[in-house]
Amino acid sequence: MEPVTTYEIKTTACPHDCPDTCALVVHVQDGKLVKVTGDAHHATTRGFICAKVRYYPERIYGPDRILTPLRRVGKKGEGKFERISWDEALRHIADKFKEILAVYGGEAILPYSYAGTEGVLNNASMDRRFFHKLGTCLLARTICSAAGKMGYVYTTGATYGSDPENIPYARLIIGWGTNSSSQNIHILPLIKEARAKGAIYIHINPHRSDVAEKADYFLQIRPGTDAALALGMMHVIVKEGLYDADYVARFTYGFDKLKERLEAYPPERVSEITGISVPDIQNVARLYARIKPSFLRVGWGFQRHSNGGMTMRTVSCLPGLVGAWGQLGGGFLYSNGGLFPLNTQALERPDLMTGTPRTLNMVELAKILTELNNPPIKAMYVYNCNPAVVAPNQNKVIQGLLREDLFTVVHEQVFTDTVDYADIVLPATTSFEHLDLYRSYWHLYLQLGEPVIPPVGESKSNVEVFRLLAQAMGFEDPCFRDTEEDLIRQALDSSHPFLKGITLERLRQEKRVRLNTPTYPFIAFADGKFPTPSGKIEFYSERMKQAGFDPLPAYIPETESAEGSLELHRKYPISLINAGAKYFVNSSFGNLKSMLAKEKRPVIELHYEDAKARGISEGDRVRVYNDRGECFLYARVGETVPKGSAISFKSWWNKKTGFNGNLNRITSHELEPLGGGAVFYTNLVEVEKI
Ligand SMILES: Nc1nc2c(c(=O)[nH]1)N[C@H]1C(S)=C(S)[C@@H](COP(=O)(O)OP(=O)(O)OC[C@H]3O[C@@H](n4cnc5c(=O)[nH]c(N)nc54)[C@H](O)[C@@H]3O)O[C@H]1N2
Ligand SMILES: Nc1nc2c(c(=O)[nH]1)N[C@H]1C(S)=C(S)[C@@H](COP(=O)(O)OP(=O)(O)OC[C@H]3O[C@@H](n4cnc5c(=O)[nH]c(N)nc54)[C@H](O)[C@@H]3O)O[C@H]1N2
Ligand SMILES: [Mo]
Repeated sequence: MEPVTTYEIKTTACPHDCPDTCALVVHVQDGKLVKVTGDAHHATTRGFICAKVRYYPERIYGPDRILTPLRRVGKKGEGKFERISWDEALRHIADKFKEILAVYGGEAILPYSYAGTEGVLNNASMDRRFFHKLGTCLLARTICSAAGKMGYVYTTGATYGSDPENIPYARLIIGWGTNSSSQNIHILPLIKEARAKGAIYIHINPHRSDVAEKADYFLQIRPGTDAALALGMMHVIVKEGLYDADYVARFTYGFDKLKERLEAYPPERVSEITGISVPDIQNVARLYARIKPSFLRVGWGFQRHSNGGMTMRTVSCLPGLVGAWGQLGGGFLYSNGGLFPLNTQALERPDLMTGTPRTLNMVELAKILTELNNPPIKAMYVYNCNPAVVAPNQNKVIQGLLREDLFTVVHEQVFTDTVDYADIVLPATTSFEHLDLYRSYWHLYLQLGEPVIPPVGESKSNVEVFRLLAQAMGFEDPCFRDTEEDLIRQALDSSHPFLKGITLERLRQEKRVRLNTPTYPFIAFADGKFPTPSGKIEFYSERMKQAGFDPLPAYIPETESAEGSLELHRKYPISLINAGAKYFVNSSFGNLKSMLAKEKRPVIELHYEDAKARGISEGDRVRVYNDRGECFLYARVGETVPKGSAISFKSWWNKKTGFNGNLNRITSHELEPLGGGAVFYTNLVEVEKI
């Protein structure tokens, strides 16, 4: 055995696209990461982390790690490559880009990225500068949360809500469209603390999960009908005079018009739409109105339906009606991403653009690669993203990625499904190997992640690669020479009081610093002022009217539903929703042997009556299909979903399942109308035993 020469314990932050953004403690032996744990001193991490990140050494040093730049030698999709040097790779990319620029212009080049890392620098800084200067298409990064974000903005004007550290003070908590035992596990101790003091927990979800089982009330709602439930709850609250009349008069706009709208949503009708009983609708409405403070935690689930933006718009009216805002322990939280006033203009430098290039919506990749003209996309540069797995309508996405005339660069840490379609592959560092700054879209702490191990193989960070590419293109603007430290200073350069006194030096010393909020926990909208045009919560929205939408909260049946299209529903009667897999974060970790062993196999949970009607039993292999394609899953049969619905877990790699086990073979690339978001969960399918 080699003698141990060094053993260090360091701290960093988790980079993954997950609300919790944990504070990590890492153990490094002889320059190698050997153990990752959660920091006990962080207010929300509280000393524990998920299984996925505990297994990080397997991700960093595993056989799938990309170690050098590569050039394709086989056919597209085969994943056969030869090793090349960084110089060759950069030169090749620059030459190709120059060629395309000369013939087709910058709009023939598509940057394609999402949130592989949430690190502020490696997520959006030097990359944006580079593409702005190059004059490429802009990308609308809508694949996750855009629908909900827009819906919430129409109601409150804001891109943030309540501080989760309020939760222990709440007396009533609702988890609506959340999958918190897999996706936001650090909310569980906060809820537990509140419940130990007597708080009630209500869970609203089509899926009977372990969290649903433990709730005081579980409303098993039919997918895509949440807006009807919210309207029904508001109907009861208003009819029974339970609303906060003083709060409504002072801080909301359009109550009278809302009242008229609510006439159409008596509990009996809402019960028919949602599948929830009349007494349950009444009880939950009464509890929500009477018990204060109440904390409504909304997840990303219901906004992934075709009516998702309007549903968020509608559900987010509830706290205004009962005056839940502005209290310790109260309010509403979807995402807190907008609470960090970092100087993104300085980081991304939109001023480097000449003119306004076209913006393409990332959800429509299938269409962009196969149908777009004037100019067509001739090059795609993928980083922080695994589109061959995560983008909807995968058969068409793959058809696009297979195009011989498409030059594809993929900068990745591991050999994903997308890498197989690359012409040039670049090896990326992990967050443990580069410097970055982390915010969270849930808690209120900024964290510094300094490299804790050296880069593995020849890998380089996104910031470094775009600096080098700028050089290779001959870009001379000084901003392309900025170091990571320069970028962090620029990000923090803001006059916003939340950032007062937060400097790189302080972050280096303390590693994690809470935003300077006026109170702890932060009470959002304590003064009753909302950043909408009226300055109030808008039950009625002139802006929505101008944009061509219903100005009032509304229930719009899903496009793919019996009410949306009876014909389609006859052909494909099962409504298939998804949730994140417990042991992956989207597709990240989907290659690790240990995580695959825990996750076992890609399943679809069916209602026993639907299964019986199709001769399907527990454990059967099934074909799930519609006009877009098919995927192959294993059946679980029971009562975890309402009849006529099914659930499956997202982002299995096709090559690791050995067959098409990925749900995006059958999802649609249609856009949700309010925010242009993805509609992964509006998906009618048929299921058959094979
Ligand atoms: N383990 C793990 N953690 C993750 C991720 C992961 O893949 N795995 N992904 C990360 C990312 S990118 C995100 S955006 C977040 C997402 O975190 P979540 O908010 O948990 O989002 P989803 O996984 O989309 O699903 C949420 C829940 O919505 C429910 N749902 C689906 N349709 C409806 C509906 O119509 N109405 C209601 N009321 N509920 C519905 C599903 O049953 C599921 O329980 O999690 C992050 N964290
Ligand atoms: N069917 C279905 N599809 C879905 C969803 C769903 O619910 N159902 N959910 C959607 C949601 S919520 C989201 S957010 C998207 C997520 O989609 P993506 O953002 O693509 O997320 P990941 O699948 O985790 O892929 C991120 C990739 O980035 C790489 N990466 C990580 N750090 C770095 C880095 O520093 N540099 C570079 N160059 N690469 C890095 C990782 O190795 C990983 O392969 O998927 C969506 N797709
Ligand atoms: Mo997401």
